[in-house]
This record gives sequence, structure tokens and C-alpha cells, in this order.
Amino acid sequence: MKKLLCGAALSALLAGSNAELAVAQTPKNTPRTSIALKHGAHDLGKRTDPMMERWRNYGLGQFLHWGVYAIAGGHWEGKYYGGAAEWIRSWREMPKDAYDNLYKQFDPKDFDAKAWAKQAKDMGAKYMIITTKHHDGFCLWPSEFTDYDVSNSPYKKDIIGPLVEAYDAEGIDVYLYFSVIDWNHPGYRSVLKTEEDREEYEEFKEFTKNQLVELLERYPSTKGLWFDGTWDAAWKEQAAFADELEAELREMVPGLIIGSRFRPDDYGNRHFDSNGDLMGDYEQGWERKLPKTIEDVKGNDWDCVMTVPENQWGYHSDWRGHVKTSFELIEMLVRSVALNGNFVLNFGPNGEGGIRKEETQLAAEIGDWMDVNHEAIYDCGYLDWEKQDWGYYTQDRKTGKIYMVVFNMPLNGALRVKTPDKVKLDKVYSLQDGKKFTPEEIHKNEYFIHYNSEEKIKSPMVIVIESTSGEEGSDQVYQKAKT
Ligand code: H79
Repeated sequence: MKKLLCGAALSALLAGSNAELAVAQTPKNTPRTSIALKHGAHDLGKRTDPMMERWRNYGLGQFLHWGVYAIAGGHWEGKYYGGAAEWIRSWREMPKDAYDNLYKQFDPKDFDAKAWAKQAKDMGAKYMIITTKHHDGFCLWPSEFTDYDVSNSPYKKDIIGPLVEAYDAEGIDVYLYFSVIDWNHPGYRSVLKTEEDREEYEEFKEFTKNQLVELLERYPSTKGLWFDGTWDAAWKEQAAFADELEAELREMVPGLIIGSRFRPDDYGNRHFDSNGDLMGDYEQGWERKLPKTIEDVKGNDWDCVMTVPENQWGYHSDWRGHVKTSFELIEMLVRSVALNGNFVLNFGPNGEGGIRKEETQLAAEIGDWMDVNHEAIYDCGYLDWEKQDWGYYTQDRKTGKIYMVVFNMPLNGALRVKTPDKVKLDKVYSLQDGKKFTPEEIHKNEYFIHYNSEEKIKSPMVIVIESTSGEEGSDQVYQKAKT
């Protein structure tokens, strides 16, 4: 430890007087409490205030990636770009200058904030995250601090305001996505190599702060900020700045929710500080991937953000490769909830502001399932019963009701349930039609719930268990074999 601190002090000396320049290398996941940090995690454990409780119980969210990249739609001069559509500016074949002039065509005739909000509501989303500014720097709100915004496009009008209003009206909480990477700002750097870089980056930091304050002032009903593009070496040096800025933003909106993807710690570690503690209100590292077990989430809140194709966030007119089905997405949603997380599904509207038919179809299918089964999602989380191959358990945090969400029905219709000691299954019934099941006790703490219907199951089915923790049953029937 002494060595590391000396290293930090030394690099501070070498880099100049500013302590925040001192990004020493520490191994990831250093055992906790070994390192004194000024800018590590400030509060350990989960937040329990009403705003965070609300966040925790959302279950399903919607992500919206929209910007001038939607105009290109993954193509430039007839050539297909296979990368993520919102990254097309970084493609060798597309001149930066051509990209930076796309905003002159931004005039989305089909944009209808209310229609988007209605669709999200019908899908069952409880919150929405909108890209106010992606890495390209184009702002979907009229910003006082740059000309590269929607007010200078032919559309002229604010996009964020109407979205906030429309989603608020549907009772869907709005979160603002903000990319710290900004390819348009002259002071932005991914690495700080020279003194001049550092000077210019100071202006960029001021600009970043101004824009964030501006967003919260303009849209005070914002529930949280979803940061992105914070992995650069330059940003990893900004522990003190980011820490102070985060505190200021939290001060502006009481209860504001910020995940682990914003600030680095004193040593440039991200998400988890040098002592292994989560920085921010929830873990924000589950992008296009999901945890497998409850151990993977380390007792933290978390969200998973997911694309419909493999890796397209912004609109790409030509999706290639596997496109996820509603069955797969519902499984991801249920797995997220079963492991105490939220699942956020991405939509990439096109350059005219229309939502493509594949996404509309998926939203409708998920919505149909949620109409019947939302009880197994909202307010639900992890249940400490042994996982079975048929699917996932979730449990309502308030009522204690247990939900079996069945994705793989056994050929014989016998769904195995293993309970902890002393648990009694009082009532077992189908969520869809209330039809009762009589569990067959096959061993101590082990049952079959027999699904015998001839009807073909078309979508994941939910069985509700109401249980009590009662007396231990007699052991006489279940004698262990001597072997
Ligand atoms: O906004 C979405 C993405 O654009 C952004 N975060 C989500 C929410 C993001 N995902 N990954 N990255 C940014 C890191 C960039 C990875 C890259 Fe690449 C690999 C950039 C260049 C190579 C992916 C593949 C993008 C272009 C090609």
C-alpha cells in the first residue's frame, strides 16, 4: 500500500501540482479498506430512500438512441457499415466532415413524442432513458453552450422537452443519457498528452458541467442521469472534478439516480473503487450481457441495457445477423428481475422519427405478455429458492407472493419445486386464469406441480405460489438411505 501511495504522490509531482492528475495503477479489486480514497465510494450498501425504491421496482425500461446518425442509418454513399450505427462517424469510409453536416438534414417529420410514450407504456416500461447527447456531440435540446444542437437543424425545436412531457404524462420516469465523450467539442481529448491538452480539457470540463446543469435546470422532473463514454484515459484522471460535479447534480435534484459509470476514483478505477466498493447508486456495467447467478451482482442494484440485434443502438436500416425475439427478450427481463436488476430494451428511431416495424412488433408482443403477467415483474426481485431448469422464480417484495415463470415446460408437465425447510405451499395457481394446482409432495421440501393441460403453451407462463413458513413436517416418511 505504501508503495502505491508513494507512486501516486510521485506521479502527482511529475504531472504538476494538481492531485487529480495522479492516476496511479492499482490492481483491480484490491481488498477493501486497504486504501484511503478521497473519491471512492461514499456510501456503502443499497440506497433505501423512496426514489431508489421506486427505481428498484421498475423491472422494465426503455432506452432510446436517437441522433443524426439515424439519418445515415448505417450507410454512407451506398456502402454498408457493419458496426454500431451510432458509431458510423468513426468509420474510415465516412468523412468526418460529411457526418458533421448531417444535422443540416435533421428534420424528423414523423416525430411524435406522445406516440413513443404510448408505445412504451403499452409495452409495460416504467422508465425511459433518452440520449440527450451521444459521442458525436449533437444535442437533442437547444444548448446555450454549443451551436451543434437541434435548434440549428431544420427541425429547430427541442426534442427532449416534449419527450419528458409525454413520458411524464404516461407515468413513465425519464432518465437522461449523456455521453462525456464529445467528438464535436474542441477541448475534448481521449488522452491528455501535453500541457496544451490539459488546458483545453479544462474548458471541456467546464462545458460538460454547464451542459449537465443546464439539462437538470431545463428538465427538473428528470429522475436520473445515465452516463456513457467515461472510459477514456483523460476522464479517468478527473476523480476530484467528477466527484464534486456529481455532488452538485445530486444537490440540484433530490433523490437523483446516477449509476456507476460516471466518476473514476483517485486511481482511475471505474464502477468499483480501488477497495472494490461500488461508486454510484447501481452497477451500470451490464451492457448487452446479463449476470448468471445472484453472486455475480454482489448484492448491488443493477440494470441491463440490451439491443434488439447483436450491437445496434442507433437506427441501422439493414439489421444483419440474429435479431432477438420477444421470447428471448422476455426471458432476459425475467432473469434480470429474478436477480434483482432492471431490464432496459433499446429502440433506435429512424431519421424521420419513426419507430421501425420490428421494434413496434416486439414492443406489442412484450406488452401483450406484460398485460397478463406484470405481477411477476413489477415490485419483484430475487427469491432464495434453488433454481430449477423450467425457468425463474421472482418474488413480490411487498406481498411476498412467489412467481414461477416457466420458459421450459418439461415433456411430462411436472415442474419441480424445492423449498427451504418449514415452508408450506398454501395456494398454487395459474396467474393467467387462476386455475389451481395441487402440488404433489415427492420428498421432504420437494414437490411436483403438474401441468396437465392439453393446450399448447404459446408464451412463458406464470404460476403463483402463496406460501407460509410453518412447522417442520414429520421426517418419518422421508428416511435417508444408508449408503
Ligand atoms: O450508446 C451505446 C453505444 O454506442 C455505447 N454505449 C451504448 C449504451 C458504446 N458501447 N460500446 N462502446 C460504446 C465502446 C465502443 C466500442 C468500439 Fe466499436 C469498438 C468502438 C470502436 C470499436 C463498436 C464496434 C462500435 C464501433 C465498432
